[in-house]
Amino acid sequence: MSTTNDALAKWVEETAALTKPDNIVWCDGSDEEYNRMVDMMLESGTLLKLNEETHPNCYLHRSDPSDVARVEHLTFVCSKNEEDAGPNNHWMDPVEATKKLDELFDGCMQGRTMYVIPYCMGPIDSPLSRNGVEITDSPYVVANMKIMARIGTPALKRIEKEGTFVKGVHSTGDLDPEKRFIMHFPEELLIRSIGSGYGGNALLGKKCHALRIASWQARTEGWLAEHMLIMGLESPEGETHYVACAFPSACGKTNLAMLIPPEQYNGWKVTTVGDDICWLHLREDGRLWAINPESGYFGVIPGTNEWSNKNAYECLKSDAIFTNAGVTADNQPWWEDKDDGMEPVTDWKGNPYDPEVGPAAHPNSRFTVSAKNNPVYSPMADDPNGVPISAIIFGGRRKELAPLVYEAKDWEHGVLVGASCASEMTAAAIGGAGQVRRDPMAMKPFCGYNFADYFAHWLTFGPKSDKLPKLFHVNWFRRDQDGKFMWPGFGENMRVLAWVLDRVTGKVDARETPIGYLPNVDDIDIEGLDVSKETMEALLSVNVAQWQDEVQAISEYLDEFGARTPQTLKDELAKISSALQSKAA
Ligand code: SAT
Ligand code: MN
Repeated sequence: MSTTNDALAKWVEETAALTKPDNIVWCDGSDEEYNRMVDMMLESGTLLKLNEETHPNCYLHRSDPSDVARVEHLTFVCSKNEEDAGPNNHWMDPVEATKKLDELFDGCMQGRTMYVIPYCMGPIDSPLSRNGVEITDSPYVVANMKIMARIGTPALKRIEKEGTFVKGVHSTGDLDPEKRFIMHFPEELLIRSIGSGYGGNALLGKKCHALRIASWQARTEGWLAEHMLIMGLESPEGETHYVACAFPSACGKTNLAMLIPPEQYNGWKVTTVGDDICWLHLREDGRLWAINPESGYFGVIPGTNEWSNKNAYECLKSDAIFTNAGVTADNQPWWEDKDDGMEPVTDWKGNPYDPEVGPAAHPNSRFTVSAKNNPVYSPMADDPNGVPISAIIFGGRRKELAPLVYEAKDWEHGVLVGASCASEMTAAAIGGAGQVRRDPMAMKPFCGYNFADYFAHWLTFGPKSDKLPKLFHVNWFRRDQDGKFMWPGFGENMRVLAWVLDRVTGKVDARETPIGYLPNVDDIDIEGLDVSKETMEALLSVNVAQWQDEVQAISEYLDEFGARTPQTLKDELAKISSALQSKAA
């Protein structure tokens, strides 16, 4: 196979000349091809077959122990002008980066096959979708890309028709962390990644294209590429609203997107459009319409069980690739809090399991599975028009300060709420776990350009429409003095979403506070929960002194972006500050 697109043919040729593979395979995206990759990896030991009876077509991959998460310190945005990458990104001069990468890529595919994977992010027939081609020397990447994106012949046809595509070159290199780089050249719509086989570093359609490059593209083209789940909420009366939620990696996007409502919400139907990435376009009707550019889930395994996320748990019973899970004596995948009464015998490194040594599954162990495996998959995920968004919810993991839920006063205030999000870091990236850091719109590791310009871009939508989604902030992760979670989370989050929808449809009042509109305590239904009214009051209170400190910290954060910081955000912050001041007085 080859292509009629000259630019693509030439780039593949040039890449082969540099990387010197033994042969080149153009991927057609067929099931046979997937099976061929699997067989090859079973033979080489890259994949292990799991129990066919309990987990048909499921495989385990054990990565190099040094290669288990994203590497933010080795991820660069190489725009021509350093200011355009902003203080939120690591930057390298594109000429220097190219020289460095040319040396590392030189001959890196010797003895290997080079795969060319045409892909389409988003429904193949959607004008909102975008094309890409990933070149890789990893059959694991080919197999995972087949699950995560629309790859192969239909994507190639689209590229040949449209002529445009994002280029991504990936090689696992020799997995030496010293020679690992994930580099983005937004002006050239180019990604070059070497030295890692891990999801976010190697499946280039995902974070590298659909967020870092796409966010840059979106800014020039007038749309938004965001780190958000998309879910549908259908009421017993048959009215469906779609909401998009931005939470950092490993903060529960997959769980929320597949939520099973508690008993008193019987009759409500939740469907998943996406669990990680959302592309938003303002349409003629004045609403923001969203597509999920992906077609699969790359989710965190530990903690997934029948109670926490039954739908994900069901997804994992067949046709899934597990990366860095433990294994039971009868060869079933196992992880911490699986709660199935089984015991692991082997840990994620392939050693005999010993709880003294460490967990059975790596804290950032992952599953890859087709979205179609999800019992509550929304057919709207394939709709070329996408879905209209009624509410956008920002959030993070915060032990204290941020209430369970609040609503922004208007779009401008909501952009500040999103821009000032902070969250405790997780195992999804190497380093820093547990530390609180600013993670605006959950995009800190993924915005391909200067955050100040990104905030300004968000602000441009405000004056364009009066039908934009309402903006909210949630925090499922508040703890009491004993360190215990105050809110049960998981399916019970439906209770908070119900309030959000009541606000969207104007069915419920709220309390105005300096930080936004908060629920009246009785307006969040806690029937059947082991949560006291006092706890709810604490979860829905605004601690003025703590918020004054927070405003100071947000102000310092915004100042990091210097003159590029939009004045509108500073004005919004000043309003909060003076409202807090009058409360304190
Ligand atoms: O970066 S990944 O997409 O591999 C997972 C995550 O951190 O969200
Ligand atoms: Mn993510």
